[in-house]
Amino acid sequence: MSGTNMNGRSRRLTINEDAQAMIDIAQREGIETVWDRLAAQQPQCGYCALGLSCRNCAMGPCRIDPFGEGPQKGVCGADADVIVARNLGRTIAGGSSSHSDHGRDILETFSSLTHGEATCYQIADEEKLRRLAAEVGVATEGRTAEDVGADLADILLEDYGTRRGSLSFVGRVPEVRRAKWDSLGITPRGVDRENVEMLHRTHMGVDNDYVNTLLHALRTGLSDGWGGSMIATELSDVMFGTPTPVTSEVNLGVLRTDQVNIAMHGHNPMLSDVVVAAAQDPELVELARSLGATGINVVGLCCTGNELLMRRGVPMAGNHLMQELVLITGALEAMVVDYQCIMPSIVDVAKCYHTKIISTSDKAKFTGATHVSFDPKRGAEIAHRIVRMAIEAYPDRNHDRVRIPTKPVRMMGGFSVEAILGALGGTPKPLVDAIAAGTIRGAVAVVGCNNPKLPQDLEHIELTRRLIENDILVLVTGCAAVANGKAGQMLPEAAAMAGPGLRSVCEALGIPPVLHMGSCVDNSRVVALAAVLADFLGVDIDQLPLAGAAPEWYSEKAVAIGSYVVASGITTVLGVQPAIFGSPHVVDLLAGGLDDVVGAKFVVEPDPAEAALWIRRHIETKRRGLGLPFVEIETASATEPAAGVPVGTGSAT
Ligand code: SF4
Ligand code: MSK
Repeated sequence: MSGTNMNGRSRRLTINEDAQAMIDIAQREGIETVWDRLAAQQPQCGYCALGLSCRNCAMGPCRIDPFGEGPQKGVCGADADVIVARNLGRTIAGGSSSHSDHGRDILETFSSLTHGEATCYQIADEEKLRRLAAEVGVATEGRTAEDVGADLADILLEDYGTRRGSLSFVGRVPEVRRAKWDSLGITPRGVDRENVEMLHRTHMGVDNDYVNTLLHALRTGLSDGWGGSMIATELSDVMFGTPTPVTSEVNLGVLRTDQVNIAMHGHNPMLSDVVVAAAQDPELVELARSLGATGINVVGLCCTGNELLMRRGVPMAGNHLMQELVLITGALEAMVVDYQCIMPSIVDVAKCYHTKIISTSDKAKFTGATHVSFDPKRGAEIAHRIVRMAIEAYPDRNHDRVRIPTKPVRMMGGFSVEAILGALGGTPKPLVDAIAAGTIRGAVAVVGCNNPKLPQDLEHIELTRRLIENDILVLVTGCAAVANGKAGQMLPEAAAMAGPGLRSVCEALGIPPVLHMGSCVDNSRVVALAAVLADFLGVDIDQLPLAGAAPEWYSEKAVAIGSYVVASGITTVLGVQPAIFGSPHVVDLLAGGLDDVVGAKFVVEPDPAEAALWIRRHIETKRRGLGLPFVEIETASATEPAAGVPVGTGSAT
């Protein structure tokens, strides 16, 4: 199906056969994709890539000359350190706000549900609801789930404001770490507060001390990880069910030639969950049949796809860089979007086919799309309307242009913290014992997006493979999870790819060596699990043999995730360079000094082999610190980022 493969261009852009086939078709038919636009943008601005440009006020825009020959200060007097730190702070606020506003939408719907509104939703996990309520001090004895939920919602709504000293879920953080945060002044107080303060501090003439700005940037990230994202995850579990292991399928092969195909793209399960339910309505299935289809096939993309896969086993069409390519199959009746990571270009690609782009969030309209305003209080009715629109597009499909390039690959998801502990018999002890014995050396969260500057999924797959081969358990979320699923690394059979220790544990438990923990907000599950392990051992999180990695990140949200993971005590390796290299001081702090204060730091390493080596060495160092058996790993050649040496910015085109 992949045709001529266009001189191998598509093979340089992605490692996946389905994507290669679609890129070849796009090139043949003159359909513009993200890679074409990246090429057209070259050379990208070097000042911006180094974080050295500022347009925070109308005296600018300003830029600092990285070679020391041109201006070293903006019009206001801000130097490279101040400008780079301010830019990074605003990036983290952008990501933190995105996750947290998603969390607010879930929370407001949950609150409506407890008051008898939003009746298409329900309390799916009452046990978790009562556990969360008790955790934040709500009385649960003898009360209805709705009453308990209403009080829980009120407390969590307050977390967005400033009324208490710290967020509700900060109570989950080991005491020793909380004391560290308190001493640094970075304990997150309110979700909105930290984000607003970040914008305030980075206005011209406010926080002109880069260290002070960056500390608040960490607090802003923490308000996401232990605030907005955690609220989103926990209440999604309450409303839609806490994930348990489930098997599904992944890649463009999940589309059906004989069915109405609907792709759910974006992040918020409130929309996707009711659309999946509507697609099962016999009346709508009958309508699809009357128009010549054999049924309705809902598939996921990106993180809302992860939410659906984790809880409902809905098949996954692909990750971030597949959103245009899925349209080029010609098999999609509708792509239904909410918000985040949705390229405006999908509207243009869809115009080449019969596919309807249906936007649903009043916060996220797309010129040229059909907008159906989603109101959770009328969720079921609106979902029916959306599914009907997709079905009615089916007769317009040109079957001669349908190209579904591959067979799907099976993958397993559903590893919430509860599911992991459940698989271990309700306690972290077996995992801790396996780590202590060295059967499992440690665990690494491989998370984040795709970035067209890198061959799609290559870094995710290579890094993960090398880690599991070395008996390191890998936890995945977001696009990294989808990448690993496509590569067949998320099945119990993939234990055969792991080292002997990890393999034996996976075989005993019937789990894959790469565990799918969910969407990007579900990185909160990763830090929550780390806190459980630290508490069990009576140590701080930074003492554990853990690491994070975001090999192909692109989004502001990924920077926010990295900042809260590091501030929580987990060193994180980035595969794409953040825009900080214009300030050697900022680089020194993030890649070095931070280790002295929060016990973790950032590392930039675009080569997955080197990244794996660095992580192995890091994990063995942590093992040694805990008095566990350790091995010496030879020194990795490239580790901490060197100032002025940008990496990972080149175009893969
Ligand atoms: Fe230039 Fe300062 Fe204004 Fe930024 S805040 S645009 S550096 S004058
Ligand atoms: S969707 S943030 S591209 S993981 Fe969450 Fe994927 Fe990254 Fe978006």
